[in-house]
Amino acid sequence: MSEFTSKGPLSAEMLAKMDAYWRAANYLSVGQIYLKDNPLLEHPLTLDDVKPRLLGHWGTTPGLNFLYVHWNRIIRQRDLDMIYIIGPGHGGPGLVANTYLEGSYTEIYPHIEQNRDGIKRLFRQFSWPYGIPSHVAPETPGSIHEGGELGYSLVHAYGAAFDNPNLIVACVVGDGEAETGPLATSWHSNKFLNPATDGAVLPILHLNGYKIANPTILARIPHAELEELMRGYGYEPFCLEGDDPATMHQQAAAVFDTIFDRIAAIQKAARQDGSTERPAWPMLILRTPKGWTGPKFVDGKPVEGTWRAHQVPFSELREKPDHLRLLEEWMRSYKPEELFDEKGAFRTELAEIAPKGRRRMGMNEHANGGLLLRPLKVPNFRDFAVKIEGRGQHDVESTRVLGHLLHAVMQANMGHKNFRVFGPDETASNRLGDVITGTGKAWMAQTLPVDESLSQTGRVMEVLSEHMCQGWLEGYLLTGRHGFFSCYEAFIHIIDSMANQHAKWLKVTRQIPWRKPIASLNYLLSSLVWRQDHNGFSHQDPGFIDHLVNKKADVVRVYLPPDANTLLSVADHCLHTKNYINLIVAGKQPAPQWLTMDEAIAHCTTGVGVWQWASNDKGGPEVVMTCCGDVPTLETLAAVMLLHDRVPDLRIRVVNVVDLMALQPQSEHPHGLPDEEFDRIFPVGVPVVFAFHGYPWLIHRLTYRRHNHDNIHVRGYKEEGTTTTPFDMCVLNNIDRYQLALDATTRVARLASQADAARQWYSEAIQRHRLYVTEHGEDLPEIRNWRWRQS
Ligand SMILES: Cc1ncc(C[n+]2csc(CCOP(=O)(O)OP(=O)(O)O)c2C)c(N)n1
Ligand SMILES: [Mg+2]
Repeated sequence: MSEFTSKGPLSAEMLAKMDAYWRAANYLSVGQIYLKDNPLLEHPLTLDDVKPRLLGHWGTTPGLNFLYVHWNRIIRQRDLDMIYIIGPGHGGPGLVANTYLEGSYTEIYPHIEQNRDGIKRLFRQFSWPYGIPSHVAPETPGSIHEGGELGYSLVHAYGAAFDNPNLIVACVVGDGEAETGPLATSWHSNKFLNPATDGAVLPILHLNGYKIANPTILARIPHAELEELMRGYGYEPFCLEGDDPATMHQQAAAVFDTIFDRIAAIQKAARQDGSTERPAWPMLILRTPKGWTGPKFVDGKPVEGTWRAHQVPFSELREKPDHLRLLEEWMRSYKPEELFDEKGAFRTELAEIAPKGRRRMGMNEHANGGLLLRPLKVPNFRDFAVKIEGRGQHDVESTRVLGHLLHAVMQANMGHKNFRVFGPDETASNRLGDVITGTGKAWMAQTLPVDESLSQTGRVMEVLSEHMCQGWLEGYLLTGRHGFFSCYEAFIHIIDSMANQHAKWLKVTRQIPWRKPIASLNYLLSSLVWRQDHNGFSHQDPGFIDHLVNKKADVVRVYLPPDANTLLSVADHCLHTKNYINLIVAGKQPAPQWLTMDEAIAHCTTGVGVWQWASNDKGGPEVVMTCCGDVPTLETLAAVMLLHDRVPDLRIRVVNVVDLMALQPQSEHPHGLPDEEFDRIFPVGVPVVFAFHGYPWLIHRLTYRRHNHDNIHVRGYKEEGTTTTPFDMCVLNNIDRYQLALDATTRVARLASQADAARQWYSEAIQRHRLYVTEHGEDLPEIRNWRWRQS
């Protein structure tokens, strides 16, 4: 063992064991990618032992395995509470291998035994139909981050560390991943992490030099420039570079000793010595060859240390006999006979260097956040109710009322420190400012006298990056806490893709019994399309609803409360739920209030309801005026009043939809109204004039299978907008009261003789409106001052 003489903190014995442990993880990783049989290479490899489809990623894996064995050492040495986050999640085989070697895997999946059969199953299941995915997926013990879509590792890590003072999150950032927008901004999370009250994040930039087919930017700038970049982000960079295993083990042990001393010193300074400085947290730049220890050349071309190592380094085993030999040599180079005993169990003297029990990263409870989830204390939302003195007679900013509730929630959970509110600089703008009172906004950077409410212990998280808000919140939720994200409606699209990934995670975890449910991800979208008349077209886009509706029905919920009391009721419900993505769409502008608290609760419980007080449908409706969203509700009620005046004998039913999913058939969504109930509200053959907050086609999608679908006529946002008056926005998109009233008149067969007159009346009204807004720059007094008249 002459190569194991390098100097460093590791004893010769420990060095040998750690190297063997690493070799075992590498062996198991290669085995997962290539083999379905002969797991211990007990006879010469044949084509029958090899999987027919070779799927997986080798390149990143040996570096991850190297880190894992060193993290294990440091966890044991300091009894650390530590979880891993793997940015290059395609290194799944490595994390499966390591959680198997430490025993977590077998504990969670007993059929993957610690013997020959177990290893064979471990190999076979990987990237195999109905087996396990190739990434660090929800199935992988200890994972809260699948890493399939690159870019979110560091925000997830910080989200996990907030309010977890004893937790350390080791986070590998791929050097390719580091090129993504979300990751590039994530470094700034250190301006929000309080060393006294939060845990620590250790970013490790895995500089293996390559992505799939190209070098990475950060690997091809001068090292000094890279270090300066990290310093500029506020970190203290440490570097580790090389490819000689023994030297690298010693140096890694040394650098981790220093780094964890630094973390301890930072935490001591903040926690015991009262320092309030923003520390320069350590981070590691690890430069190792991509595909380290793998084949150096294949078919005469260099593989180790190049982008060619990214996936399966060679795959023509059936066509090229030397590939089979190459695989066998490669796997034997790890000396499996030294690693596993004759039964295939990992040798005890190696297994013993892993942490024990809950200290194993595969068994850390923070990575199965539902285990740690305490119910959120939500004060009685009825206490915040808006008093209805005459329906629609007074205007209230609905989200401001929600802000009162969120403030109370924040205060009620202050003791447990398990609730945070996130937003891209818009909490106050969305009228939720109340929640900031008493906690403040998290901020570890410089403050000036002009600043308001910035606090090192703030629990409102504001940063102008929707990616960071979303990622922090996900990390926070996945580790067993609660949160709320408010955002401008149009710009929530920035995180469409992150919402996809979270929805996928939730869907899969629902099928994994050992993953306990986590708190739902709650969105409030405000600053809505219909009231962005001052900001204009760029700020007008209600399409996030459509985006979410594509997701699995058992994961998403979409609510459009028409007023403050329904908003309170919906929010209370959402804050209590688990494993969902709840989308609440509610306006912040002063708007009429319709329902008493009791009515609001009843309405939200059914999700779709006839507003009897606004209807005159005795004997059955001739038209059903339906609305979903606050502005459509206002326009619909105004249209109903116009109709009462113009066609007094028309039997109108007013229906409001607060739970969008109720429109779907029950077979599609658990909230779907039963067909009989839907038919009772929307009788077959009766025209439905439907005013919808978002893009109209969505209502058709949702109601496609309903019996009365042919008679549902939807008005919604059709991508017309500009800087104009609020009512003109409605006119531009034909969702205004005049249009809705005209629709009702022309859709009711009995009124056919009045259709021409109605069209004429409509044109005149719109003409008058256009002339007035062009001349005066605001809406007509009868529009601005409109009030519901109870008949
Ligand atoms: C957002 C996103 N874009 C593209 C991909 C496709 N992809 C998978 S791996 C990879 C290269 C990753 O390189 P790096 O982060 O350096 O990881 P490593 O070298 O450790 O494999 C790419 C582009 C992806 N998974 N996610
Ligand atoms: Mg790379």
